[in-house]
Amino acid sequence: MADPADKPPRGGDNRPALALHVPEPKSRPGDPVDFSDLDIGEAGSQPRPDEGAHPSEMTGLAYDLIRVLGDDDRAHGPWDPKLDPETLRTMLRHMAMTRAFDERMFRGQRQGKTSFYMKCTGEEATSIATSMALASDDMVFPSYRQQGILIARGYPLIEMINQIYSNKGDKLKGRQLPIMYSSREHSFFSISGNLATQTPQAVGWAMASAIKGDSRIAATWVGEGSTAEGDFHSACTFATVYNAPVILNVINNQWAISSFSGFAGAERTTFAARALGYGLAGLRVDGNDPLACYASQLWAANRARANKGPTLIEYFTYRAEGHSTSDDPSGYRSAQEREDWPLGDPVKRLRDHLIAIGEWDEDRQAAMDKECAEQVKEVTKEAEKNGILGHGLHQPFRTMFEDVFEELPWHLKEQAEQATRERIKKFGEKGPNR
Ligand SMILES: Cc1ncc(C[n+]2csc(CCOP(=O)(O)OP(=O)(O)O)c2C)c(N)n1
Ligand SMILES: [Mg+2]
Repeated sequence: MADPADKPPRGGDNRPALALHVPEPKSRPGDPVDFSDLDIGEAGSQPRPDEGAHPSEMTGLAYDLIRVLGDDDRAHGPWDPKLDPETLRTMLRHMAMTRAFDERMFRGQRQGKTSFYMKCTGEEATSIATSMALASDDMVFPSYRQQGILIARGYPLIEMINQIYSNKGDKLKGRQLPIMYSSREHSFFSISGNLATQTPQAVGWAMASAIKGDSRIAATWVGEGSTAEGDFHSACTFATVYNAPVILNVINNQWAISSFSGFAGAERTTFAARALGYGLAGLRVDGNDPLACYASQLWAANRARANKGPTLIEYFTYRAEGHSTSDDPSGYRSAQEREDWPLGDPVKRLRDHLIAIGEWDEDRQAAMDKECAEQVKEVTKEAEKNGILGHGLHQPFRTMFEDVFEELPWHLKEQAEQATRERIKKFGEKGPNR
């Protein structure tokens, strides 16, 4: 038996006091910003392993930053996806359209046409370039900031706006928060407000695809803050155990509403390095470099399709705007951050690349931006005919009781009747929303 005298002394004796570490962002409103500690390697200098490589052979890429577009606006190195100019222009157009759409919807919220909207400014490449590297029937499980996927997949803008306005054209019948789209036809899984739930769902879908001997893979997008949820870690475990054909995209925009990424573990390691402990392939990518976004997603898609295993990819980017229309970032972070952010703007970087290779010019860009803004404006007007917030032109009130049970149980029937009676009393026989 151990001698009790060997035990460390009890508290209050001469043991050192413990100290809890509470992460604190490096700058707050009004402070100068310093991004100099970021290790941003030269574009083209990161190795591109074989798509079937064992995760242990590529640990360096979980800490590095895969980049293709250099300061000279040209593509460099082994990750250059060598896309033709037409594809690059399509990518640029999707990105410009997403930005125009965001601007219009944000304004619509300020005008009281919807209750809520979320922009993806500065993060367009992480949804558009990545989804362009997937097949159109690969199943995507996005978060709320990947509207670019729907735009890239050709989902009609009017359907998006109907959903945002929760009007009578809304296919989801006003049952989802604005921007929480869903489209089976576009292999776009319903967005959930419960963060990170999409990650195990994507892995489960990918496992089912493998069980059935299908050829489609799954991809999910999750914010860096949301990786602190248990769901994300279960997803990683299932993905590695069953070698699921799935891509786990972590969008590290450095903020989770007002919490900086340190609260999700960013002070200690990279999000891509999470992959290592699970035995997943891990890549860390410049999320503002559309070519690097495309190339890394294609690498992971080819790997998954060849049954070589899942990949976790961290896209390092910056949330240029507020979290949502309900947020004001000037209360918790320095405005200088956006100015000084060293990886630039993804739309501008792709535009400058196309100009540098002689496939684009400022005039064409201006014309395209104008066209996108006008198209969004027109479609918005069209959608407004179906109603906006508060105009009563939403789905009939009673539909909230439908589509859950094949046959409405008696107690819900009673509730529906009572609700209708009360609304008639309030609004009259010809009143709205019955
Ligand atoms: C399970 C859960 N916890 C908390 C929230 C509230 N919430 C909504 S968005 C958000 C921030 C998420 O940040 P991040 O994952 O980094 O994504 P980003 O908004 O930056 O794209 C939080 C905490 C939620 N919706 N669900
Ligand atoms: Mg975030």
